[in-house]
Amino acid sequence: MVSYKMKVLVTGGTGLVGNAIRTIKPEWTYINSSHCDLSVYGSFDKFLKDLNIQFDAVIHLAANVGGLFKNMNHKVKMFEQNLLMNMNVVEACRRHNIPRMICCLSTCVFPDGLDSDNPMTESDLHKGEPHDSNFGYAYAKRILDVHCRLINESDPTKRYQSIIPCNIYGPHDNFQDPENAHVVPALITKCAALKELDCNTLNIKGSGNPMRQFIYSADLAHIIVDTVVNDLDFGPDARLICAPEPHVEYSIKHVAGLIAKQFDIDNVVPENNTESINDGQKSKTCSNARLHELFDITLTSLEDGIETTCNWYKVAYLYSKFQRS
Ligand code: GFB
Repeated sequence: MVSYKMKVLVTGGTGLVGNAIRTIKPEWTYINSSHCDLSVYGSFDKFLKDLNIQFDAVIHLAANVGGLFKNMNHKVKMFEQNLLMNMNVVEACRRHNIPRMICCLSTCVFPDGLDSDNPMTESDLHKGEPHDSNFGYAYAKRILDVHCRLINESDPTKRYQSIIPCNIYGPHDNFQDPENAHVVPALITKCAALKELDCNTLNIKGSGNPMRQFIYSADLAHIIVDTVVNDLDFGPDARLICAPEPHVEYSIKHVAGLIAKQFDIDNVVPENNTESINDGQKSKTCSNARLHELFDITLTSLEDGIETTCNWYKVAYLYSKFQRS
């Protein structure tokens, strides 16, 4: 246990996971793109120089992220921007001799269709191409894994590790741009608009059949904070999948039903009856065995997490409207 007050910097500090960490560790340093444009080479190196604080750890959450449709429609940009941002941050951390880093990948980075019988583990990361829908984003994130491990190999005083979360959701998600958002914030925003129109049917993209594991942002924040505060070691491959058990996986139609219920909408209708390109990956089922080896944690159920997120959304986005009417 580290006694003195750790100095920790969080990039992407005002996003979904950044905000969740802030509720646990308000004293840490949180930055976003208004502080430093991480896609400009050398910007983060200069930022650290100007700040002149010797951080003990950097939690690198900043990324150009989006849901299936953003990834499918902007593959080159997702590849180039994330590659630039990650190179900037990891290289500057190495130059400034910051001993610890937590980087954030995603289960969409894993190979697609590896072995449907067995959930994927941390060691499967490079065993095949990712799904075509997020080819650009996935390879930029894989290079982040490679960069961390090269630095760990070259300098034993450093431990740069990656968390690999499944689909994350919670308060402070991307509710401003539903077209490019992930499924949960996209459907919450959609339901709120339908409610305004007194419509009782939620149409969802794709067939509704794809299966996904989900993790609530506050749970992921606790895993990250505990890793930094207790200086946890994920092991030689420096990776940790953050997800519920493989069988705790839901169809998109089921998730849409949970969200619709929070807005008293009874019907959920997929746009396609059969599989389509709008489905993205069929599934990306991962094992959380290592998570349970390192943490004694009970993850929030999807039902409870969706309810809390919808209540947060209603207060954050709709309350002002209610007051006016
Ligand atoms: O969350 P999502 O965009 O990401 O989509 P992925 C999940 C599923 O929800 C897909 C369906 O099968 C979509 O067809 N879906 C239905 C919708 N209606 C909607 C909608 O209105 N908006 C969205 N977005 N989906 C992402 C990767 O894949 O997972 C990212 O592309 C990242 O890089 C993220 O890794 C965690 O799970 O398909």
